[in-house]
Amino acid sequence: MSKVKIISIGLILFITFKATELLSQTAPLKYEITYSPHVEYNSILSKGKTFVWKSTDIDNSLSEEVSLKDIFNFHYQGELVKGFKISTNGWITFNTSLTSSEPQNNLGSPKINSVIAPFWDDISANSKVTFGQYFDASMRYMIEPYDHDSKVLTIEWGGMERTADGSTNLNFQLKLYEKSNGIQFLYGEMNGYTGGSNYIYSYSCGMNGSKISDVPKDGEVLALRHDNTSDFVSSDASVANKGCNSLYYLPNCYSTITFKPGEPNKPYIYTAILPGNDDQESAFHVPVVAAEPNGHCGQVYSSEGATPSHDLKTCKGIPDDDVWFKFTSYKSTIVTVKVYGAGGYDPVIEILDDGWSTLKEPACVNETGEGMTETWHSDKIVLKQGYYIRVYDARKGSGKTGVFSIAVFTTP
Ligand SMILES: [Ca+2]
Ligand SMILES: [Ca+2]
Ligand SMILES: [Ca+2]
Ligand SMILES: [Ca+2]
Repeated sequence: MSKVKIISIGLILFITFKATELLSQTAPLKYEITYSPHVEYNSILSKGKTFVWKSTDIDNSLSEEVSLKDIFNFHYQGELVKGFKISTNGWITFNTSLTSSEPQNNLGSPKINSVIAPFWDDISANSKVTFGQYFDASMRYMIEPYDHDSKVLTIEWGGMERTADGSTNLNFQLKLYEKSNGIQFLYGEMNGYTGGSNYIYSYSCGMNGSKISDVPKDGEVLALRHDNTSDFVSSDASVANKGCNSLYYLPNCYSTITFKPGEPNKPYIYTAILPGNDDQESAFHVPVVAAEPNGHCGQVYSSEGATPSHDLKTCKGIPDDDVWFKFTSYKSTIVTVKVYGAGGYDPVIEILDDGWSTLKEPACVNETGEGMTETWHSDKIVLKQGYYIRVYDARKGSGKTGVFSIAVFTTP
């Protein structure tokens, strides 16, 4: 064989190899990402299609594949998606050869890949419905027309529970849009704690590609770094329950994150949001409702970053992170104030009158510990008079999370 021939064959092989390599390279994950605190949430749990499950484990199961061939035209990483599977742990995958529902959230894991995860943590299907209905009452999907020539696929996790805590109620959706190949996370009621157990979430939110390096590169992983923002990064997301895989402040109820294919996300400049009710003067108004609410939507707060209020040391504990609320009762003199600690938060309640003096009757409550509920009750409330509620974590600082929710209600 002549030298020229050998070089030509070598060249052809090289070009073929390069072309194959290029073809097998998937596009990086590149989206313009937007967070919005307000979205309408319409459940599809009653009308959506059910999944097929071989397992009966409502805590950790992966469904059988839903084929999208010829019915839904969606591209992920530049490739047409053929089908997907749903996990009870808050994610889907386009890698339909996967068999694990992986409760250990890790967006940088090369094994659990081609994942889109609105809320990946160890959660479970609804255990409170009729026997045997657990999966169908919790996870459904639906393809609907979106505009005149494209469709939207909605996948819902509804009435989901934190594993082993049936008092929790988590509702969220993933939407995939044909034509634009856009992705959207939507959150409905996200009642992740009820002040009855000391559990700290460590969830992940985001997506990953078909190939993930040991140290994820840009475009292989998009992991939310700061809860309830559009701050998605590829770094610090490859160890379970660490960094971006350990978010604890849950997605806000009725919020949404949208991913529009195109330019990579602009670097997010994070500035810590300090509580707006750090001072008495800026106390947040809490409505007085007729009964104890079932959930805490709109009433979840944090005292993280709050500072001590001048010279007020009337109750026990360390009020170095106190935040302020205010209520006025117009109809009933009987009022209950409850503060529900999220995991890692040990609330203290102090009630003051509108002259900012601590009440004469017992005004301080700190009967329970981390993750629990404190309750203050009075049947001598003066109608139409403002009362202040001071809340802080009993220990130095704001505990492990700073997170709690509050309710004020009358007793008939
Ligand atoms: Ca689980
Ligand atoms: Ca303060
Ligand atoms: Ca306490
Ligand atoms: Ca404190």
